Amino acid sequence: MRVEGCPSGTSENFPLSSKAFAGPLPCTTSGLLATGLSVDNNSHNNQVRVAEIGTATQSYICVQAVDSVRNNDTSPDTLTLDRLFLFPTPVAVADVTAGQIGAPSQGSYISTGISDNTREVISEDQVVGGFAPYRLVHTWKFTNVPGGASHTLHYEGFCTGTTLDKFQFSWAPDVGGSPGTFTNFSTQTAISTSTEIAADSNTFTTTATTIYIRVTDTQKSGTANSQNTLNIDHLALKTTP
Ligand SMILES: [Ca+2]
Ligand SMILES: [Ca+2]
Ligand SMILES: [Ca+2]
Ligand SMILES: [Ca+2]
Repeated sequence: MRVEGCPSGTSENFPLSSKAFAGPLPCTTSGLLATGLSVDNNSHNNQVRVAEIGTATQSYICVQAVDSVRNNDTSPDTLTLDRLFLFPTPVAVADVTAGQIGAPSQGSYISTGISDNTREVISEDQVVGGFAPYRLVHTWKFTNVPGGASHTLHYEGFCTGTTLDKFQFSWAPDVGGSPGTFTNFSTQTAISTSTEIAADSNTFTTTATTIYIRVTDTQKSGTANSQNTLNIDHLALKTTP
């Protein structure tokens, strides 16, 4: 959820709470949970504040703002809202099967939808030829990516193996139903530890609404003979409107 607005003065804040409900409208005001968002700085009327309100499991979401000073308040304040909106963070809708190296041994793209320690597990495969190294290429498809100024990839996971390789993420727009040219994220946008990390990529821009995310082992020196296993808990695309 994102909000852009301001209170009229400095004495009163307007914290926002929300809840999902099945309908019908109107929303009752019981069971609302704090979002962590508050419209509370009258000097920053163009500041966009962002909070994650979780996975929508029901059809409606209602949002409530309540003034913070309610007792003996004799001076009226004004809440000015410029924008208040929910923005989806798409998750993968498919594992791409063509041109991949290493197949999921546990889970699937579905396991990457939320951060719950249920993971898609993919082991490197030994490829034929040369030094017959262990390699991994895996691609996920995302659809209904909202248009916006830029996107980031949120990723959470870890890798295991005797000698750890580095698994680097890249992205590509859809071109005629298949991935176009992949562009690497920054070299920090990678998984290379046996401790689970959760991080965001650098931003990227595209007008595509179908996007592919790929992870590839980088064949770190000395890792050719070490079969690594990649464990992905969560992948999501976050858009800056
Ligand atoms: Ca008040
Ligand atoms: Ca986790
Ligand atoms: Ca490798
Ligand atoms: Ca998960």
